Amino acid sequence: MRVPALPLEGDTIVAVSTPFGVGGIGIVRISGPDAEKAANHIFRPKTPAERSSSHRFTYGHVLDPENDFVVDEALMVVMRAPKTYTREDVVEVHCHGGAEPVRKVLELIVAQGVRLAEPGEFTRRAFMNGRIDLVQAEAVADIVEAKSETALRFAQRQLDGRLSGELRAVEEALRTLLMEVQAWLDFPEEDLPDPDFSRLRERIEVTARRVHDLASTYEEAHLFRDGVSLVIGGRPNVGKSTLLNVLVGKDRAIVSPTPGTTRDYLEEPVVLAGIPVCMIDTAGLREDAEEIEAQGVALARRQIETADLLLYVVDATLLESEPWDRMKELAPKGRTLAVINKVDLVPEAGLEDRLRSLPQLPFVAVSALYRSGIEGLQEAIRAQLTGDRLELDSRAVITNVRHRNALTRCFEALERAREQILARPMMGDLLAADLRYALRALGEILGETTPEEILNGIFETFCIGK
Ligand SMILES: Nc1nc2c(ncn2[C@@H]2O[C@H](COP(=O)(O)OP(=O)(O)OP(=O)(O)O)[C@@H](O)[C@H]2O)c(=O)[nH]1
Ligand SMILES: [Mg+2]
Repeated sequence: MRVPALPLEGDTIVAVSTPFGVGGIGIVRISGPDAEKAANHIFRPKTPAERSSSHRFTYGHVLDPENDFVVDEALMVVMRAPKTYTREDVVEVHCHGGAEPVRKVLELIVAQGVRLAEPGEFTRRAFMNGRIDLVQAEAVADIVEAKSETALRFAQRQLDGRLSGELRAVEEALRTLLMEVQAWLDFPEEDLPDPDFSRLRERIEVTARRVHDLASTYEEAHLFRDGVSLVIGGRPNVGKSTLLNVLVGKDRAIVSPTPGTTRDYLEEPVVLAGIPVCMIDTAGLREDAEEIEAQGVALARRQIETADLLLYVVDATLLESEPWDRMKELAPKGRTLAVINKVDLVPEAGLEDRLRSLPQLPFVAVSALYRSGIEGLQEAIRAQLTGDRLELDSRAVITNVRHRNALTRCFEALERAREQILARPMMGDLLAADLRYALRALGEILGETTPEEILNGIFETFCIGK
């Protein structure tokens, strides 16, 4: 693996790596050349040893070296470089997880001249020291923040190097192509035979397709990482709040037979078919609402505009009076699913026919009150969101918009390279430049050629101690 050409800081850093507050244990992590020395200053093992062995816990006490007072009972683990998270010497002190013991341990280590770590600095060191690439470093943040099991699985696949491996294979193919083109350009006098251009174009096409296929996994896969907003909208009293309660599995919203019950919108997180969803219930849409309700209607419209998916709820007993034209103006195109609710109130006979006469729109018939048809609705939601486009089961997937954008740039450069081969006269220099540009885009994803400010932006979003 190429080690990114960035200066190594080399000083010793410390941070609390467990969440702030009360917990079973609290972990203070130290990394750098003085990690062991600083920790030994404040820790007294129960059974003193010459030198504690690496990667093994030692039981003992944290002491304030100023006065020898016992701060806490603790475990210490020394992990000597290079087989550590950062590839530097790392020490962890595991004390009791109260705010005060953790703060005190941190303070004692800082008093040894150790610097407080920046957010993400441990992971950044792992990256700078070549233990993981940038894609894997980002996977660490995704694992910590995973909002669903599928999100976790995708992040894990990214951390284990599957995505990096795929990117490197493409990189390798491009590098070979570039070398051949470059040799031909650099030594025209050597009577090298011209490259086989149609073969060259084919290889570029194959690589471009590979890049394109990888980039297109984003569309679906990112939903699992980033989550979606699902807005429940419709006219007053059609059963929107009842439906929200059914879908989130608890009585979250007030339900009543009075139209205009929901005024403000309300949000509730839920995982639907593996996708983290922010479910939003809104005020019923009507023109003649009085002032407060009218504000609610305005808020609802705004939510509907930005929804990833709108569940437009319709009362089955009022199908004929539904203002479909107005609804179509409002609903986001291609992102609307009609939910025909209260089907328990209409005779089954003839319902099919009446539903078939609806305007062209995917729909599902349910009774939110009796919870019938809900599984079908969940399945329809999943199909709408993912479009059943791809089989994402074990392949490398893209969930990060930064990766998607760089892959798109790579693909576009390869398209230009392909066109260049077809151009008459063909400009070899431009062909080489496009291939180089495509390579650089891949290098940016892996962290080999990523500008410093982008790296800063990535690691700043990490939590302290990670
Ligand atoms: N029979 C029947 N009644 C339902 C069904 N779903 C909801 N209701 C009833 O319809 C009434 C209105 O339900 P809500 O969930 O408050 O409707 P809403 O769309 O949120 O109404 P607003 O907030 O006023 O816009 C309540 O009395 C519900 O019990 C259903 O599937 N069948
Ligand atoms: Mg409501």
